[in-house]
Amino acid sequence: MKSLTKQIIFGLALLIVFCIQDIQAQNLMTNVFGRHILSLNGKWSAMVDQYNQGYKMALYQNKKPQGKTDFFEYSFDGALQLNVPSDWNSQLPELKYYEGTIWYGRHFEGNVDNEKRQFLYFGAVSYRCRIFLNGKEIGSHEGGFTPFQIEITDKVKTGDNFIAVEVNNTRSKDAIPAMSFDWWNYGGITRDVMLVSTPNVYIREYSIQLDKYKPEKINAQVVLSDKKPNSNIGIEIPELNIKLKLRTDENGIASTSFTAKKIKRWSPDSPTLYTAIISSVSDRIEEKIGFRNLYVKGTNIYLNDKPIFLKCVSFHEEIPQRKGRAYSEADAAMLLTEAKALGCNMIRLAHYPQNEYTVRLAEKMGFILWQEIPIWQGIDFTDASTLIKAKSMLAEMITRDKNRCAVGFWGIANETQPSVERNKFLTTLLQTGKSMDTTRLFVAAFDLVRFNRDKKIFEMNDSFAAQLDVVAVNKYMGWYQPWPLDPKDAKWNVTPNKPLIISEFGGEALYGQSGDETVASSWSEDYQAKLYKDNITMFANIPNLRGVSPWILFDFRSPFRMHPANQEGWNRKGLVSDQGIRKKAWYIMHDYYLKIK
Ligand code: GCB
Repeated sequence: MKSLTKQIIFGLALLIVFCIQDIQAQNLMTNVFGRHILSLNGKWSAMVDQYNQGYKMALYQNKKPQGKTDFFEYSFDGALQLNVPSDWNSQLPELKYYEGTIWYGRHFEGNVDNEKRQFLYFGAVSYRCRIFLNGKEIGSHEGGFTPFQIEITDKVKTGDNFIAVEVNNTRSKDAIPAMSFDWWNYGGITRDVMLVSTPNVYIREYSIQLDKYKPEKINAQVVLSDKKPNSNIGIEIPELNIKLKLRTDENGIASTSFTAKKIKRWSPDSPTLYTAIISSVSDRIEEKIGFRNLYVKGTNIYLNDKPIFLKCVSFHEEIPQRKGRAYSEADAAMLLTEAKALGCNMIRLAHYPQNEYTVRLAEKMGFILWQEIPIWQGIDFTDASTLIKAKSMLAEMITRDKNRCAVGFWGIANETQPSVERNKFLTTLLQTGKSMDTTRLFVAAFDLVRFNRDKKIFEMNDSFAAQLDVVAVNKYMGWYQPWPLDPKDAKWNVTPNKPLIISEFGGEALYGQSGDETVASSWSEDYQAKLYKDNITMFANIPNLRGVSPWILFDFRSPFRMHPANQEGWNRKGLVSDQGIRKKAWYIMHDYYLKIK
């Protein structure tokens, strides 16, 4: 009986958490950059709180000593100054490996306006946080790579306001990612912070997208912040002579489908974007939007009705030269320009949703994007609270980027091992994703391809793969697995009825190191270059191969990689070194991509 009561209480608690998280994700506004924004970026005061005393000591109240005997040890006065946005690890040598809590605080000038609603919008805080305004807790968030907003309309004051944010990046078993992962555990307020104002009833979400299969049919949905029925909504795309008037239903939602002749569809070769203007009685927002069809038929992936081969590459959200998280448009330009030079038409944003500058610039530059949530090895699939987190990360990612036609793929997992719990978890995630988005392909990356020595063929056994639109495989032939046969004789029979992407392959090389091309432990550019040649030879034998993605564009920082001479905290699989210099393998990959039309 006791345990039944416990279970019921636990169940109810989960339900409450679920509802809160679900509401939070639903409340996210699309296109925050199209809004009236006051940036709260810049220097914030910060206090390292390794033993988690700040909350108990009410640091967030930012109190000042009043009488002669008063003092506060936990205080922002005279505190460290940290840049926002940015990780903390790269800002001070002592914080390089720091995992724990840091408090951030700053003042801003508020302005109460009855005609407006006001929100604090965080592009991302890594990994979990609590937010306080003028001494009171107003919200919290978990997940280091997706945005969230907190309404402060009735909490902000005219004049001085004080925000405190308690940020914690301690790894935990129930988190996503969990206890270990092959990239740096950057903590901090890593993306833009904004004070956003909107009309009282505002256009919270909209999606305007080409139908998955039809080249002239646009499906549109506009969602108001409030359930206002019979309210006028307008959609205009002037360059296509589109001017529509709609009315909201009882939920404040207006949906329509319409035909737009002569759309120039978006593609990597011609990344056309149109200005779309969405209006309501009290609000108006505009944004550049592109239109494309992307679907799977048989073993092919079709972009705008033509089969496409995905010339992909991955990068982390990191500027290696600065040894820190990427967060600006200039950072995005650096990473994307190097991908363009390699000859890519696609990027896998590894292994988590990256900042909006990257996504928006990639769209303008003509990259198809694979964006994923960090379900990366080691996730506790038996924990119901972890599933809730995964769902809200997926929902936040999709809500933020649902109008980015460049996003072609939502990745739901990387290198997970089959089990009943895993299958249930991923199936639920897939359902959540598909219920939110019909125009992207769903994909996951597996590391389960094995060489069958009897049949002399590469195979994979994972029943979950059948549920995906496209199957992806990470396969490190020549690095983690020695070649069991000559690469030119390597035959594959992996999900033969679906398109297959080799989503990772590669090996490590220290830039400038020459060595024996047959010896992995030479960590040489020569070994890495030969490994690339061999893999490219093998690719020719994979009948359903529709894309490849070398791992990875740049060397990246990782506490997994501590070889004292060759790694020193860096995963050296980059085609480009941490100093931005191309290795020999870069040229091999570049030639391969140049030859594929
Ligand atoms: C993988 C992971 C990736 C690692 C890579 C490696 O399979 O997906 O995150 O960084 O291998 O270098 O081992």
